[in-house]
Amino acid sequence: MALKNQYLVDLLETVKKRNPGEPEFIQAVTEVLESLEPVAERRPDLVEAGVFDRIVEPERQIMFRVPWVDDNGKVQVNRGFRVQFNSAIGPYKGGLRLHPSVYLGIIKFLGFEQIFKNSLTTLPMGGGKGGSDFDPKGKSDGEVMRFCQSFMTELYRHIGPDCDVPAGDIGTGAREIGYMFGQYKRLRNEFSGVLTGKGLTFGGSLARTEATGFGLCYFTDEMLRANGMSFEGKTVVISGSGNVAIYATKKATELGAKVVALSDSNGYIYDANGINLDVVKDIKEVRRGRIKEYLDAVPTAEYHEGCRGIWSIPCDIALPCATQNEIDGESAALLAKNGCKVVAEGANMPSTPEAIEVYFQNKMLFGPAKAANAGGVAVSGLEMSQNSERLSWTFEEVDGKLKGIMKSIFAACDSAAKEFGLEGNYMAGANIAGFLKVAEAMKAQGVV
Ligand code: NDP
Ligand code: 2IT
Repeated sequence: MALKNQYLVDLLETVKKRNPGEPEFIQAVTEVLESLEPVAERRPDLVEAGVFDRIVEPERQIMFRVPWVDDNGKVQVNRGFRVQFNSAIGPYKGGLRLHPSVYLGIIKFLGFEQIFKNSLTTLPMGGGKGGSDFDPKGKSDGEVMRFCQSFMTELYRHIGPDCDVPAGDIGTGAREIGYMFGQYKRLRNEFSGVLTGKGLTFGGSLARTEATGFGLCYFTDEMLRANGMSFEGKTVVISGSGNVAIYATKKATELGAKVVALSDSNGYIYDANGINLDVVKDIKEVRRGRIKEYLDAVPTAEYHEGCRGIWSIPCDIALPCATQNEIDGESAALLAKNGCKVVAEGANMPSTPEAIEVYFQNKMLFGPAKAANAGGVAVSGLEMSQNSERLSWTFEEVDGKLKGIMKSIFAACDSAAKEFGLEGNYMAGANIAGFLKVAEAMKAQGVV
């Protein structure tokens, strides 16, 4: 779907010129601007206020050196990032990704998407993202701690509980958040809710660990029900085997589905009897091992090298929960050919534009990342609330609120899509509904 509105065509051209060598960022902006075409036509006041021009430019981008000493006494240097994209509706909020593929363009695409996602949660959070090209894989706890302390030694001056509140993402889990929190507290001499995803003994929220995966299934369940379906008896393929994938597997199974596959960056497992999650949790959460080791405990399962092959497994529902652009046009066509009717995104931007084209051509239900995976940041928002009131809520209370938020996100996507004549296009609905709240706030606050 190419842009026709000349103003948006020119804006996208400017974004491309201004951000060379950042294909993921251009991809994310292109998708959003395409969805917003009917909004630009109907809301000349927002065009006039320069909202579109301003929203595609980060408010602030911070890049810094992260030096640390490895276990052999050798000095290592990584690059740290924090992109504070938009603070119109609340403090910057978004995760920290630690992965060797991280560069500015990845953090910018994630920060840009976070604006709309956070807006959809109904909570007051702006958009931001950060991270580093540090690879936690194969590092000792001591090395990870020294890296996290060095990272925070620069980051601390740019963040704060009312300014910018980072959290986890790929490669950043409870261990890393703990080390970063400790260093922030030491540098500032202040105990505050500056990070979310904290341990339960120092201000973390119950159900934050489960939130993204559970939220993904709550959203998908809503989308299924609105279209006369449910998880009951369905075969589900989930990519990844990290935080999001594990808790998506748990909830999908609880809702009556059978999850038959999971993966990591080396390969995927297929277990026709349904994944035994205790085995996966032991491998990934306790031993930090590889998904291949599943076969040691379940020899009847299959392991295949390479991660793309997972999309050749016949399924009713696909939940990509690993990384960006993991489903291309070819994989999407294979999913469709094998009878898959639903794709909901646990990862950020896991579907290429060609894959999304295939979903629509085949009339598959498509739950876009900004809506479907918003449960993680939503519970981060609830963690911030609990920290502010210095109380902690029960698991049931947080989980109940999460469910309510995911329902309201689906309703917002559904009704925005209908309002703009795009019924059933939840991607357009998510982009439009997420945008409108931020846009009204930006207009009201003047040119800043
Ligand atoms: P984890 O680090 O816990 O797990 C990531 C999983 O994805 C691992 O199985 C990893 O395999 C795999 N993976 C990562 N990068 C690649 C790659 N380049 N190619 C193939 N596989 C890869 O991260 P999360 O589960 O937290 O994050 C997964 C996705 O969900 C990301 O897109 C993240 O942005 C998104 N997300 C996360 C939220 C959260 O609260 N954590 C909230 C919303 C979205 P390996 O171990 O081999 O690297
Ligand atoms: O992509 C995401 O929404 C996250 N990684 C979670 C961000 C957060 O602040 O909890």
